Amino acid sequence: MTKVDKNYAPLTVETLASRLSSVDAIVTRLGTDISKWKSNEVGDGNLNLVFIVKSEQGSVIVKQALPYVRLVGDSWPLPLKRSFFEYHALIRQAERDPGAVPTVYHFDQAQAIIVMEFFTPHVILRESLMAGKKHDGLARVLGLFCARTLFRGSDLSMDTAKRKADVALFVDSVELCDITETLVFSDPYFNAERNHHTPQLDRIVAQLREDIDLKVEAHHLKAKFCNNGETMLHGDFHTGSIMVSDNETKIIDPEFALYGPMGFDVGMLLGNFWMAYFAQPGHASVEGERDEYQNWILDVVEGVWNNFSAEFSQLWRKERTGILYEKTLFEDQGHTLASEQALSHRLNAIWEDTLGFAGVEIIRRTLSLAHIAENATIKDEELRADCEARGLDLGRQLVVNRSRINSMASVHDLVQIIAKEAK
Ligand code: SR1
Ligand code: MG
Repeated sequence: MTKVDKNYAPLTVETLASRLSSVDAIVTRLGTDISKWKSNEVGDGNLNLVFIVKSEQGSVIVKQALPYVRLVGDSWPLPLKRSFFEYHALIRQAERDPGAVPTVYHFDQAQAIIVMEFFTPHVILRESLMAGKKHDGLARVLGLFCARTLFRGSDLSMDTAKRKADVALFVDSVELCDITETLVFSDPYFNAERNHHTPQLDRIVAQLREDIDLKVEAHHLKAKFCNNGETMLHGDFHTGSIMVSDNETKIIDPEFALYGPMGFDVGMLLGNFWMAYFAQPGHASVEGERDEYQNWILDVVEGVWNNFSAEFSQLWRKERTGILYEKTLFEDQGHTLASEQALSHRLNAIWEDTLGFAGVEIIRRTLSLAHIAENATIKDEELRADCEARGLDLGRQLVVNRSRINSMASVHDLVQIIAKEAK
């Protein structure tokens, strides 16, 4: 049973101002007259309460964990300590990629409350992907964020004692890890209780569950997720964890942070873009209306990977201060070429993992518990199933063939072939 601090109580729009009126970090931003604070609960995620609190003077976000999974209800308890991990992840991400995540103003561990910067007029990227809206600079920010947080949270960069202490801190996030381990890597591959899918996919789902190669490869990826604590991951890096304005991109919601393999964050992100690509016909008012937008999505994906690998390479050359591939062992011995060779091996390994994790993410968002809004909001079930089936086709091929796909151009050829196939 989850232990909850005896003083813990969920906030409401009615109680928020009086309960937070003595928090200096909020009063400084909203003013002392709490009658002027206006709270709105806007949480549309699967787990938490999220309030926008505004006054004439300013605004903040107040995020509070609930002792259960909001999407399911109190039949699925979930510890409040996820808020602690989110707080620690936000602080580390802010150090590793300044400006990319909201600034934390205040953290209350007993109440599982984080008060942080409110981004306006930003919206959740997933909303834009449904509306067909483009955003400048998106690929660059996402690629740099991945490179900087993944590199700077790893043994390539960190002081080893600090990193080991960090691994020990995040290892306690057992329950959220369990959600990923179960929902992403296991549930989709059998008839698990929380699964659901569009009924028209019955035949394809049955085939996928009989696909031994797929199950084995998906499980190899699970083993990698569980065993390879390479770096601090965001852990839930989908397009619902990204906020965008016309020209600004911000990353939010790292409560699933954990130490895991570098390719997991990048893969989850790309998998969500590819699903958004296949969902476009479900959001077009006339056939072909979203063709150009689909091309933009593929350009973003390519840009994310290119920015990621360029920045990662730069960091490798300039910031390799950790215990792995030490400069004393490579450059200082005149072996700069060997260091470049090692970099290329590491990037190839991340690439292969990225494809695999993208594939399992696509499969789980179609067969397991939490689906993506781009598909879930397509009312016509035949059309939705068609979009989802194309995603599943790609997802399967990425998982099973990931070691044989060696460029983004090959992935995008595949995506375009799948998009045109008669189903
Ligand atoms: C029970 S939580 C389901 C999903 O929502 C979160 O955003 C994570 O993606 C998790 O897997
Ligand atoms: Mg979230």
